[in-house]
Amino acid sequence: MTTDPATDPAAELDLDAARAAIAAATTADELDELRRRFLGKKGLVARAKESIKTLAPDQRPAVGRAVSTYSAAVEEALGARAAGLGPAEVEGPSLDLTLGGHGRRRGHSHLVTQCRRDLEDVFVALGYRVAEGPEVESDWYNFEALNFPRGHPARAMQDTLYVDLGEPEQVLLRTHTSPVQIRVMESQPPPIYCVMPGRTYRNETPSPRNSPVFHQIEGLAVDRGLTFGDLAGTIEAFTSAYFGQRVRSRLLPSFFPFTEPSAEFALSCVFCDGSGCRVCSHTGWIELGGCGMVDPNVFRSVGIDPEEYSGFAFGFGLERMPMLRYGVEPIKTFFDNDLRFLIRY
Ligand code: FA5
Repeated sequence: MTTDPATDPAAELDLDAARAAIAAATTADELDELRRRFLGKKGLVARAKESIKTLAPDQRPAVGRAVSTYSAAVEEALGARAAGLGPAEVEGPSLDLTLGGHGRRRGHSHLVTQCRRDLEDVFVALGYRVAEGPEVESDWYNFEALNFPRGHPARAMQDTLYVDLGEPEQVLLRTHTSPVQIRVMESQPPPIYCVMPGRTYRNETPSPRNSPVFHQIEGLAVDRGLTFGDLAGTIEAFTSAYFGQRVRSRLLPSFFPFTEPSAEFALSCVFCDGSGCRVCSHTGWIELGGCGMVDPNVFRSVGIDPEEYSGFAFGFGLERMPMLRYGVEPIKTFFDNDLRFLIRY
């Protein structure tokens, strides 16, 4: 290193002197003081770097390298001396580690899963059990056994996505959770009290309330002496358990091939209390799903005697429940995986 301070800003940087001073330090405070003197914001290295600017351009690289070499050597000497001091000597001001560090959010279930579990709890409390079925179904379970014969116009109500497997149009993505009714009735004799949640698929153009992939929850009760009144009471029970007592339900005549009579059930609008608003198209009611008494033909397809047993079934869109409870719209919000939505609910 050159030693002419008038022409060389690195001239002040005497490494031997620095090393000697560092080796002589006996406490952490002294080391801190030396670090400031050599490497601090206004220390020797900082000043030397500042004055490099005043040199002729062709001198700068060599002097810059000399300053960097000095700085690294001082840093190394400081580190080595700190390691050589005992723990008591390096002990600095104590840190209060009892204060919270960086907050970490805990994950939680998706809103659809929360709603499914809430409803399962309601039904389990009513004496139901929970069953599941496959999402890839056969034509038999999704349609035939549910009294939708081939060519039946009601098949067109559910735009079906077929899977390219086996005979044409025999394997499909289930369009509703009703095929699980058949699987449950095949697997156990009455009495049956079962709810069946799951994902369903339809070849539909997305809209604010409809999605090609969505969830349904199905209910099925088969026992001696069940009536339409039991169905209406059950719908009233789970809707008021989820939305509160203020919400009323109503049934309107409808058609499904697997229930007779059939009905569509709706809730009094949770936004206007049934007085009519934009959300409910000023009707005071919001449609939730379909229901009815199990058609005798369905009982026959699974070997249950319709003379001995009666039953009711219902099915509705799972997303509809939190959409109404929290005003979430459009339905695709549930599937976008936008963190703002996932964190909020
Ligand atoms: C059915 O799917 C029948 N399986 C329901 C049923 C079960 C009737 C048992 C009788 C006995 P539907 O196609 O109307 O019916 O659909 C029922 C509900 O699913 C609708 O009211 C709606 O809440 C929801 N749903 C239907 N299609 C979509 C979709 N594309 N996106 C979101 N939700 C939908």
